[in-house]
Amino acid sequence: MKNRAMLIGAIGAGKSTLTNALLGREVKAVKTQSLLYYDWIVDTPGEYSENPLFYKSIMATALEVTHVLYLQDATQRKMIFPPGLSTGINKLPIGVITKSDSDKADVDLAITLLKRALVNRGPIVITSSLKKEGIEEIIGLVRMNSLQEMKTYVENHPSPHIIFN
Ligand SMILES: Nc1nc2c(ncn2[C@@H]2O[C@H](COP(=O)(O)OP(=O)(O)OP(=O)(O)O)[C@@H](O)[C@H]2O)c(=O)[nH]1
Ligand SMILES: [Mg+2]
Repeated sequence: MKNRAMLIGAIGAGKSTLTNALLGREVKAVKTQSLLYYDWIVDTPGEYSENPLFYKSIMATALEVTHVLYLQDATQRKMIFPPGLSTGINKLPIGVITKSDSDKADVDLAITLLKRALVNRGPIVITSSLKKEGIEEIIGLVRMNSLQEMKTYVENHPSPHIIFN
């Protein structure tokens, strides 16, 4: 399978804006109403992550990808993913902190919250789609084919925007 990533996270977390940044699309994100398939990315509506009735759809869609990006908005103080969510989705996990550029961002809190969903497994990338930070790092990680390869990637590409658990 060609490597593909699915983005999940709360309503307004910045999934579509990040999708555009990853694809180099210079368009403004509008509210996502359904699953959107791009070249190597599947963008999901925030409702899928916030409403447990949609978990089935997330699980089914995950079968079509190699990586799942778990987004946590650095300007939000709450976490919508259940603890250990990534252990129930058998795909390579990448934690993503969004909006790190914002005045209201609390990146350390966002990392702490995200680690609960990821149970300390895999990389976390601190991003700003606005400033295009962490974008190349995500693209590089999605090219890797195992947790070990992602770890080696991080070791070989030192970046202030990645931490590896
Ligand atoms: N400051 C800042 N704002 C951002 C960034 N990324 C996204 N936003 C803002 O966050 C808001 C929501 O962005 P979207 O990309 O539409 O969020 P989403 O997760 O796709 O939302 P849904 O499709 O409703 O689930 C928009 O107003 C964006 O401009 C960022 O890196 N920095
Ligand atoms: Mg969206």
